[in-house]
Amino acid sequence: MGFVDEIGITVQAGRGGNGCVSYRREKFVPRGGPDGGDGGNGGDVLMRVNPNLSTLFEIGRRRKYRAGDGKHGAGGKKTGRSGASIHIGVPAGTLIRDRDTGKLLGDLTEPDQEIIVARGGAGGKGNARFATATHQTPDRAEAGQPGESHSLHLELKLLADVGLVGLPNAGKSTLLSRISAARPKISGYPFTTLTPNLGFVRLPGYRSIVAADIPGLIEGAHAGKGLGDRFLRHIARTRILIFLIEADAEDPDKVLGVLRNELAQFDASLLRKSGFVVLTKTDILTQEQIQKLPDSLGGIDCIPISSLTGYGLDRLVARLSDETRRSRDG
Ligand SMILES: Nc1nc2c(ncn2[C@@H]2O[C@H](COP(=O)(O)OP(=O)(O)OP(=O)(O)O)[C@@H](O)[C@H]2O)c(=O)[nH]1
Ligand SMILES: [Mg+2]
Repeated sequence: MGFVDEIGITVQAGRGGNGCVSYRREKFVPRGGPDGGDGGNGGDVLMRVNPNLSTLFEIGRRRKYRAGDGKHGAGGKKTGRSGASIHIGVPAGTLIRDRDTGKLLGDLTEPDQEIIVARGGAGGKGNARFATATHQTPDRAEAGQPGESHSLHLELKLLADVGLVGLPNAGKSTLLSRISAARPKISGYPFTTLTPNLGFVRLPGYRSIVAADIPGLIEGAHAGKGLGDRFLRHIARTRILIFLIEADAEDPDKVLGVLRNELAQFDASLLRKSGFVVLTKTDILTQEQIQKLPDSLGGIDCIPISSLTGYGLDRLVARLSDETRRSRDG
C-alpha cells in the first residue's frame, strides 16, 4: 500500500425524503383526515480516526463519497427511513479543510475521534402535520432538503514524538531499526527511504514514544531538491528532533548548518524544538578519532553511537527519556 499524505475528495450527504400527501380511507367518507408521513433524513458523511491506518492512500482511490438519501414518507403517517450515514476512516493526524474556502474543519488526532463533514438534508413534513382546526384536509407537504456537498482537502501530518533528520545515508533508518521494532529498508545508497517510517521506542519505565524516520535532506531540499520538503510536514508535530551526522564527516558543523537551514526554510519554528545531535557509525573510526569527536556542535549536545555495535544506544534512549519527561512537564 502506497504512502499518500495529501488528497482531494468530494463528499455528498444524503437528501431528505419528501413528505407525503395522503388521506385516511374511511367508509362513507370521501376524504378522511390527512395521514401523509414525513420524509426520512438524509445520511451524514463523517470522518473518524482509524488507528490502524497510516496513509490516505485507500481513501484517495475514490473521488466521491455519498451518504444515503432519506426515503419518502408514506400514508398511514409512516415516516420514511433515514438515509445511511457513512464513516470514512482516516489515519490519526489528518487535517481536513474545505477546498474552496481553505477553512480548517478538523484536525483528527485521537483514536475514534470523528466529525461530520457533510450534513444530511432534513426530511420534508407530510401533510398530517399541516392539519389545523380550520383546515382539516391540507394538500400540502414539504419536499426533503438537499444534503450538503463539499470539496475537501485532506492532509496527513503524522503524529510522532521525535523526528530523525539527516543527510541521505546518515544512518537514520538503521537507528530506527535498532531502537524500535520497525523494519525499514536500509541500504548503502542515498534516498533509500522514500516515505516516512514510524516506530515505537520503549523508554525506561514502560513508556513508549513514536519516532519518525523521514527521507534524507540535502542542501536545497526546501527548494525541491532530492525529495525536497515533501516530508518535513511529518516532523512538524514532534517535540524532539535528532540530527544524525556521520561521525567521519569532514565538516560536521557544516552538515548541521545545512540541515538546520533546510528546516528553517520550511518552517522556522522547527528550530525551536528541543533536540540533540547523534554522531553515527563510530565503529568505522579508530579509538583515537572517537576521543576527538566534539561534545557539542553549535551549542547542541552530541552523542556518539554505532547502530552496528550498539555503542551509545542506551545513552541515546536515556537522553530521549529525559527530553520527553522535560517536554511533558514543561
Ligand atoms: N558501519 C556502520 N554502518 C552503518 C551504521 N548505521 C548505518 N550504516 C550503514 O549506512 C548505510 C545507510 O544507512 P541507512 O540507515 O539506510 O541511512 P538513511 O539515513 O536511512 O538513508 P536514506 O534513507 O537514504 O536517507 C547503510 O549501508 C547502513 O548499513 C553504523 O552504525 N555503522
Ligand atoms: Mg533511510
